[in-house]
Amino acid sequence: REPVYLKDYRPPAFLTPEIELDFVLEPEATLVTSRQTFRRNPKGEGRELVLFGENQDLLALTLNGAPLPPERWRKESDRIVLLDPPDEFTLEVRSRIDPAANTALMGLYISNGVFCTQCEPEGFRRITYFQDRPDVMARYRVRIEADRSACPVLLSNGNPIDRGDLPGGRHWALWEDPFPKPSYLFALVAGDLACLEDEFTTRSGRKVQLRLYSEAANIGQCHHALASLKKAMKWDEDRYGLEYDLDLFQIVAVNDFNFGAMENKGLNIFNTSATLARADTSTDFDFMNVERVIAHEYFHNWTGDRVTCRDWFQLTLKEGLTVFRDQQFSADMHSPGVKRIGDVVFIRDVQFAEDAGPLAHPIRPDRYIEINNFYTATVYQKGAEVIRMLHTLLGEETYRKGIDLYFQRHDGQAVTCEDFVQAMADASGRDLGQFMRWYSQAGTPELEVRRRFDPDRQALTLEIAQRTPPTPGQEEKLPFHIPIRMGLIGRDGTPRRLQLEGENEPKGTERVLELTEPAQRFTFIGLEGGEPVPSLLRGFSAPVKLDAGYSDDELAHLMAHDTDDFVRWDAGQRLASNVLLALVGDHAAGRAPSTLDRRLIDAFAKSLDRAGEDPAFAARMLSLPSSSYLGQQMQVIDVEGIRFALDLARRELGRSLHGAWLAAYRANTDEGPFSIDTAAIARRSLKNLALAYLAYARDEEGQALVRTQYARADNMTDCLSALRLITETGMPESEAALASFYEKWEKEPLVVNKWFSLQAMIEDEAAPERVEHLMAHPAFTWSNPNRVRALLGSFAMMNLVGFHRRDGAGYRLLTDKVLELDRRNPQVAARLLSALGRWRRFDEHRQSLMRAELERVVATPGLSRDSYEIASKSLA
Ligand code: B3K
Ligand code: ZN
Repeated sequence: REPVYLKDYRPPAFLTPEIELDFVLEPEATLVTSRQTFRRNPKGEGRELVLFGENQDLLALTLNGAPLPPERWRKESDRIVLLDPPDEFTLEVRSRIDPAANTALMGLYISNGVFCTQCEPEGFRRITYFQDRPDVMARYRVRIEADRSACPVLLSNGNPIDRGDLPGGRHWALWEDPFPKPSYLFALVAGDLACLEDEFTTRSGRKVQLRLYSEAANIGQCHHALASLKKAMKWDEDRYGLEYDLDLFQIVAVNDFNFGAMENKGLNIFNTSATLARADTSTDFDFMNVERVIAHEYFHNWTGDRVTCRDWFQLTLKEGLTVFRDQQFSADMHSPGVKRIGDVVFIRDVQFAEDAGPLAHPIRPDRYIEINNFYTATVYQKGAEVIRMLHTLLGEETYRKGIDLYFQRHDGQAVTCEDFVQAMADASGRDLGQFMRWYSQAGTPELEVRRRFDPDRQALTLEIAQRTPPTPGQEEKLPFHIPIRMGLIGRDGTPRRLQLEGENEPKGTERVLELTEPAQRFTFIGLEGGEPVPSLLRGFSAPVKLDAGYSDDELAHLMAHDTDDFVRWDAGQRLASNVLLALVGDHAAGRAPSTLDRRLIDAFAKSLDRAGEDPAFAARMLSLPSSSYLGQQMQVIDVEGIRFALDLARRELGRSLHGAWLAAYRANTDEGPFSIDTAAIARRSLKNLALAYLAYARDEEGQALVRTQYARADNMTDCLSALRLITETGMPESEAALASFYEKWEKEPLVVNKWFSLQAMIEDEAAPERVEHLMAHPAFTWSNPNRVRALLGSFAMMNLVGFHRRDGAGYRLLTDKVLELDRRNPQVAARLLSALGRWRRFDEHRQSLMRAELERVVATPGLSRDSYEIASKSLA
């Protein structure tokens, strides 16, 4: 359980230019033969060659065709070490693995009868002995042999070369990938799969075969994924000039998968939850999510596969960049403002919380015990924010030059984050030295803005100070390089032209200020017409917390007049937070008001008035801040207080704006056939939000609407929205509705997940018992990560009141189950465990209960590295 350190990186002692793999597939005893060529790496050091291997019986080992004498190698629990091998040689390793017993879902395993693999980050070592590090890139040739009727489809990376039949009902296929790749991108699939086929012609006129595989029963739900793939391929050509590079691109959807999907070269493997979409079974969120994940994995072909990571510390090199690319893609496909707000909500709810807790780490961590624990919101989403800041600092055109230079220099290589930023620096001629601190310092910077307006000089001075709170292992922080995109909104609601002191003339109405010092002053002059309201951090131009000391009037002004969707929305969120936090305070002081601050009601009324302009944006404006975001703004997270405040606000907003909600509901109800286009999604989002407020008002009319929508819905978005309101507001038909829903959908696993998740999220005192009871339901299984996350994950992460019940029943339940799961699937277990990590933010009583559970975890014999790292760091 010793950590691995970034500073200990050494180039590999040997290169492995070629590998041939031979699989004889049997569920319980698969034979794997690998033939690897080795060549001493001129840049490497040391005489030993370490090959990692786990969960396999080593049957034979030959070097240049002869068995290895015992004095030339030694075997340890997770590796073999070759002592002073020759400078060039071929090694053959034969081993036996048991895919059917592989419950960790790393390496080769079986999902619903389909053989499939997951190798990132270190799963390849569960298939054969290999150096298994991303800077060792080899050309792969893969032969797969299997039973013809159980596995008619045999797939691997690259191009199909040959295939044939064998006696005894068996057959084989040979695949070759012309691109050298790290082992984490290896993939194999074998099973009885249906296929959807299409074609894409690249802009240089090459035809690419597209094949999407799934179990036959699901193939009707794969059309949206395939259409999304074509959009992504086109977009990457248009926006980044990047073309696909093989003649075949394959995607396979499997049920049991630890993550969303995986970008294996030419053979992406997907969780069904990120592939299948059909109106009656999937929500609008699911449709958008499939499009996003399909695009994300496709974009990895260049940012990840063609140029990969030197080591796992560099994970954000491919993930941050690829998330940024998928965000740009979704923005281009739909509404940029609404997309951005959604991304910001995620950053604030999840990443800011991570940054403020015991598991805080920089986007490039400098140590880990288990790398699987670092596929986090910080590495992914904050990593994307860092790329976005480069984009903001350099501008689109120069950013593109930087990207081009990056590919020109590093195509086919395994590189570091420095290499990426260096390309940006060289393309722009800018010094990005200080900017690199975003890669090494954790924590969320806090910006404080002081304003001084001098009416005589018609000058506004902004003094902006930055400070980043300490995070584990990093007490002192150096100032960051922070882009602040901004404008000034005049009292008349129009944008002012911007002229900084020392400049001869104004330059436009928007610019990017660069904060590099602990505190800096910016003075804008020539401001006729009185003191403007600064619109700061437009588009959330940096992942920071900003306090500009706005008055309620100024917030209302920004909400009404700013040109930037993010700032308008954020002004509304600030107003709502102020009101809600005051309610929490009242509740704690024993004064429980029964009415809601008029300011919030008025602001909502105005947004509702304008809802027709942009229904999707309106739905964002009219959503209250989450309990996670509210909790982050308190010294001690007040579980009951947050619940009280949100309940009161929802109910009162529902009651006082009843007529307007009803009008919005009606105006956004589409008659006619279901459509999944952006405008239709937008209308549904506003309609269902209106329905929610009508239901929160708990009057007859609202409940009748909910009932009717549930009975008549022809799509899952409407159906699930209504069902959620029925259960959440405790309508009398709750039990019956849940039962009928299950009966209707029991054959659709992804819908059954929604059913579990919905019940796990009902925020009442009975939640722990309900969740425990659901674990005994015949449809519950520990072997499917989606199902575990739907029930236990939703409960631990999204049910504030239930999970944090005062007697600790929620904590106990989670811990009991995580310990059980840890033996089967450590990755999924460790992720669930992080729900206990924020214990220090709760009251003393809850603190001690949560801490006790974490201590119980750490003391458990045989605990995985994954869970050990999360629990021990949480306690530290
Ligand atoms: N690269 C994979 C993640 C693999 C997760 C391993 N624990 C999916 C993605 O980010 O595209
Ligand atoms: Zn990714």
